[in-house]
Amino acid sequence: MTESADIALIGLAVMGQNLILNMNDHDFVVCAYNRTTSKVDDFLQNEAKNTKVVGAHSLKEMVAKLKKPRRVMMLVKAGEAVDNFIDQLVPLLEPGDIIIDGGNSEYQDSNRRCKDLKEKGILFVGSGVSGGEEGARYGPSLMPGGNPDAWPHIKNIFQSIAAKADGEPCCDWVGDGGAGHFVKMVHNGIEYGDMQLICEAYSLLKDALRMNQEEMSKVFDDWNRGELDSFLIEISRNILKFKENGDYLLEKIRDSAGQKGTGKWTAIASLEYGIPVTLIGESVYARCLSSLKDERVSACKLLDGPTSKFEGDKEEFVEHIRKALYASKIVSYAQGFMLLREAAKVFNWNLNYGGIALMWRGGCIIRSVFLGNIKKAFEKNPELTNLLLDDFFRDAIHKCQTSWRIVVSEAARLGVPIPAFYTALAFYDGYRSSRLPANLIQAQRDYFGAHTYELNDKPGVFIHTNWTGTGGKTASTNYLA
Ligand code: 2AM
Repeated sequence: MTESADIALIGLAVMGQNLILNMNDHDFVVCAYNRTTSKVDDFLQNEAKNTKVVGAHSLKEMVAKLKKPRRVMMLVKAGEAVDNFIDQLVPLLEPGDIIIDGGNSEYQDSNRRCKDLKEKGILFVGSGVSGGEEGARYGPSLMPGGNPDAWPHIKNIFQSIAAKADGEPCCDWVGDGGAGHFVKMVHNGIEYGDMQLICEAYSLLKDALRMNQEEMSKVFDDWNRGELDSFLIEISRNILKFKENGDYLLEKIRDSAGQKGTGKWTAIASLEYGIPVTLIGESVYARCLSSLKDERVSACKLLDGPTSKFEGDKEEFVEHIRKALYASKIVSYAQGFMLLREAAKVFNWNLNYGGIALMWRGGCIIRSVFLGNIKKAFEKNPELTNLLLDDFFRDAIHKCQTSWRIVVSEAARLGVPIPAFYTALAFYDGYRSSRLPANLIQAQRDYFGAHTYELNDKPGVFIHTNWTGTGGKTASTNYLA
């Protein structure tokens, strides 16, 4: 048997098949394998007919067909299936061989797998793959992380098949361990945020301004020509225009949003590491609230809102919405990058933030012109602590903030729910405050629980006050072992 294949790919669902065909287009020889081996034959006889793709009916046969160091990529269901394949592969591989997990794995699993395999001499890579079926076939965004020794051996394949933005591949090494899957998770969280912001803008156009779908589609079309130019605005424009049997389809779709969990994971990580990624959190909650459809239908008959109507200049307000959306989006990305920065500290990852923006610039669902600006901000200053502090984004927010405040207050006045716009503005106002009311929180905590507090002029020194004269002088920390 000849060792002729450049890489093996396990998992012949649509994503796996399309990645193989993409690799084949770029002149790599791929060996295809699947648990249900009949799918290998189906694939070779149909989609992969007349290509250089080869197949295998066992992992042993697959491994024997690979050039060394062997590269094995999995695109299988996250969780147990990944661990099972790793267990089966390890005895067939040699030190220096590479296992890549391209599925939607949790980053903690990738941290663990990377460490366990390193002990066995196998180089593990956990890679985010984004862009759906189309992306996998013609150029996904790829976010590989794991054992850095693997990168020189997979770089050429990965960067060849990845999407290109401004001539550069949307793929670079992310960092150690589970960094690739962490960055993919945050990408998905940001995707939730972008989608929610667009939905809130749609809600304002529809419920505050009473625009029809043709008018709204035109607004999105205009927006897509400027700062908001992005895949999600573009498809929203198309969705608004879409008719089936002469009727708009969008109005007929039940307003109960689904989710598969990656937005939730991002929100959980934000709580875990204490970073206020509020916009993604609100976006997850907004989906949760939407899915309480029956409860909302009952509540709507009992709970009143304001009866006020919009009375201003419609065209002017559309521009206010555009600016409010842009400012909120800047906050969302600033929060996402804050989470990445904190995770990098926790896990000792050396993340390249400009590189991450470039990976998201093309190929994936959140691709946009805006990500090009983020890349530039981090290129200018790789140590930038927060996107909001970059000149470009600071100026953009300054230009948008009057509109942002008008939109948020008008929505409150009219009773149109726009939680992501609200939370973005509240975050902005909190982040730019040198003094927040947390002094009162500290006082309350010390009052009822003797949790101690610091004085402004003595940070680091924790003291307790006997607020009532009966509480005693002992701070709660004194009880801790
Ligand atoms: P299958 O075709 O044999 O079901 C997406 O579901 C991919 O993951 C498919 O290639 C599927 O293989 C594979 N997969 C799902 N669960 C699996 C498991 N427990 N073990 C191995 N492969 C699995």
